[in-house]
Amino acid sequence: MSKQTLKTTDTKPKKAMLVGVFTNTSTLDQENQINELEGLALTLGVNIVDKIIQHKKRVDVKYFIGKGKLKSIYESAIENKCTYIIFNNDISPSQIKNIQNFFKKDLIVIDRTGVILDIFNKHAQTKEAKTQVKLAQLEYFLPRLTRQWTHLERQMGGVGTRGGPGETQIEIDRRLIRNQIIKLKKDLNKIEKSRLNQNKNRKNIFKVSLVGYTNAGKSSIMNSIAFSDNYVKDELFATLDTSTKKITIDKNNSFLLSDTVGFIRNLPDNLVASFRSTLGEIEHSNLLLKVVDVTSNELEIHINTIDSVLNHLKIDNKDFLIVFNKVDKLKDEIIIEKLKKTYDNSIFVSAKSKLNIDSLIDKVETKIKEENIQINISVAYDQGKIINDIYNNCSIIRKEEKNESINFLVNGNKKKINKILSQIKK
Ligand SMILES: Nc1nc2c(ncn2[C@@H]2O[C@H](COP(=O)(O)OP(=O)(O)OP(=O)(O)O)[C@@H](O)[C@H]2O)c(=O)[nH]1
Ligand SMILES: [Mg+2]
Repeated sequence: MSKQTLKTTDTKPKKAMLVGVFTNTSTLDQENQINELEGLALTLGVNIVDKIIQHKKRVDVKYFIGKGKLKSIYESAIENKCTYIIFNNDISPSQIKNIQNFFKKDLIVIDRTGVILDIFNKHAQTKEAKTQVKLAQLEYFLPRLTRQWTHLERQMGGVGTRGGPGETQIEIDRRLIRNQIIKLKKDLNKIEKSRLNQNKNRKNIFKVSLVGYTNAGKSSIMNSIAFSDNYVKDELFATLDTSTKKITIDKNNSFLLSDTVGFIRNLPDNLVASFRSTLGEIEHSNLLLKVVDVTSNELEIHINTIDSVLNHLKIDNKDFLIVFNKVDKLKDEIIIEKLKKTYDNSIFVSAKSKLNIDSLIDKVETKIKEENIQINISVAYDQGKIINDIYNNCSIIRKEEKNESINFLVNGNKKKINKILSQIKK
């Protein structure tokens, strides 16, 4: 069976050759992209033995790279005892099939999206994340099925494997995948509904989400703010499930902090779609903390990636702070001065050395106070709707029941409270 996936069950590290085809990017950019792909492969326990970079004005229609080049890559990979050829580019389904046929069963060809899907598959923990990844994987595989990829029915649980007259194995496989996709989408809908119900109970509290490029240190920041133990690892996409913690600043101020799945440039479309519901936490946030690794030489690209993913998800109008993390690793202070000038809405922290984490919490508190007010409201007993609105929209700090009215001391969103007050005056 030859399935375009990096198997992770083997304990022995596998070897691979990387191939990057570039049309017009700068050398530094190419190097960064290839290094990032190497990091992705390493996360799956695959060692890169050689990196091949090609410059081409136009890619080959049939094999993506020229047939001669493909042959030399094949020979070198066999000599180096490689299992995989990993392409930095996203290759069309027909090209990947042609290359796979060229390699026969000697090598497995996989592209960047395939690698990312494998990492997601490895790191998914909850039922929701597992369902999302499975769905994205099947949508990815469907157009890429090759004749070598048989016995799929065993993986699919043997449902409806007997085809109609004349139905070939590949047609059966396709039908099975389509059915499975429909089922997974239904499952996800159900999971999403229960998540929405959960959110309803949380609507009165200020919500903050950590977003950012993978490996920027989101989970580490979450841990240092919440004293929790989220999974932190020097791996790409260590976190796939949104986890939320309640942070109490003082008696009257608290907020919910959510850790989210990391972003990457050119995040495969079907993954963005699959993770839309997980990233839904961001949609309900009052403030986004855009976490950026200050030591990265691609810092601007990372910020742009965050913005483009948010834009893609249509949630680019949120209040935000840029949190430059890992300042403990920074040797040159001038970088901070420069960044301060470019990004005035920013703060410099180190999750590792707990540097400036208190100031970060202070900044969040200021934001909460900008949006929230604390106020006395007195409502007559017969104003049932208003009393209901107060319970539904504010945190009640104190309640005094008088003869004619109830006096509340409440804390809550300025706009919502003003709306309630305007109803009382009528
Ligand atoms: N030196 C230094 N390393 C840090 C800091 N914060 C995080 N790291 C390291 O950076 C790596 C990634 O940290 P994570 O917190 O897992 O990053 P993440 O953004 O949650 O990553 P994903 O979940 O994969 O998207 C780990 O090896 C951390 O130990 C920091 O302030 N300084
Ligand atoms: Mg994480």
